[in-house]
Amino acid sequence: MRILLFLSLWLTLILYIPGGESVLPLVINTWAFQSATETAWKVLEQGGSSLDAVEKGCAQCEIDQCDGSVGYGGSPDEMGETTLDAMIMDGNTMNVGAVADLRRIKNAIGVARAVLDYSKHTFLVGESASLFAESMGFLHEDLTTVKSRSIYLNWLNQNCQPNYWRNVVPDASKSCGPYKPVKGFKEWKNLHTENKVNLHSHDTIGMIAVDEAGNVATGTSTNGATHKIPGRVGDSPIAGAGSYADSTTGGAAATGNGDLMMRFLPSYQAVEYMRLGMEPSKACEKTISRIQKHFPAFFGAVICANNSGSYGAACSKAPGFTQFHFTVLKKGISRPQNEVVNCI
Ligand code: SD4
Repeated sequence: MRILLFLSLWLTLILYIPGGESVLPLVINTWAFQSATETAWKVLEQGGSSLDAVEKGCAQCEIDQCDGSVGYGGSPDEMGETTLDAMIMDGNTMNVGAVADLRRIKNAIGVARAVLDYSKHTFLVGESASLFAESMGFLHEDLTTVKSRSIYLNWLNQNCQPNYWRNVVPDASKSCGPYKPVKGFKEWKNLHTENKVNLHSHDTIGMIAVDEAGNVATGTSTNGATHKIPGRVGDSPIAGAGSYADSTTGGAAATGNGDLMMRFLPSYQAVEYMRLGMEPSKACEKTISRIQKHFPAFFGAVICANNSGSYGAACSKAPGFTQFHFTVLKKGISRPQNEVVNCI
């Protein structure tokens, strides 16, 4: 009897950490993408795995075209095409499936899951990823919509502004390509001007699900950056950058300027900070400030959750971006909760 009492006290203690938001299960995702949160939650409620929850949750965003920056019909590249990046990670097995520059297939995270389930690889890209998807039964569809076409045509009409070129002729800040390298170019010095991206050309779903037993899975899905150079892959499909899961510790996911953020593997970094015993919000903050040492006003945010259900988020203050919204659904509340954090 005494042993039973002791065990139940101990379980209560590990499932509830005073001061932290800590009751499992938990779903947390970037931005105010609430229907994705709800979809993931339903999977957990019905006894599904955290991996399934993340897949279905992010897939919901692909269907809803969350903010136009997830799924089909958003972020047309320089040729007007929408291409998708996604990944999913199982924090129990450390298995990852990822796709990037995926064309003509809407359900990018589904394809990432198929890479995880049906291949020994981790990451497939481009046309070959689409062929893989088709062979796995995914539908081949045009990802262009009236909206993405009009974003593209407007961009062409505005001399292809903004774009992601530098040190080229003709001057990319005034004209469309094709471009050639500028003659005599030696070294790129002014790193900080790299931050001049269009903030609202970015938004990604990054999700962490932790089931009742503390199993962690993470995933991301995005159509990347508007007007990207064809072939560009962002941080979202890269394990450790877009998201990272380790059930012995927790999970993290990132959103923002992926061209910069991927260099710092922020999701891996955040999980490692939590492994060292840091609370999730502190781990997120430390991760953001590490990047800020090099890019003081980069646009980006990270969400973090540990395997007992404490969670947090942090963002980097950039022009026009002072607060970051994320969504949480956890045991004890019935609807997804929008939470906000002030950027540092
Ligand atoms: C990318 N990180 O492709 C993604 C975009 C994003 O919030 O997250 N935007 O760079």
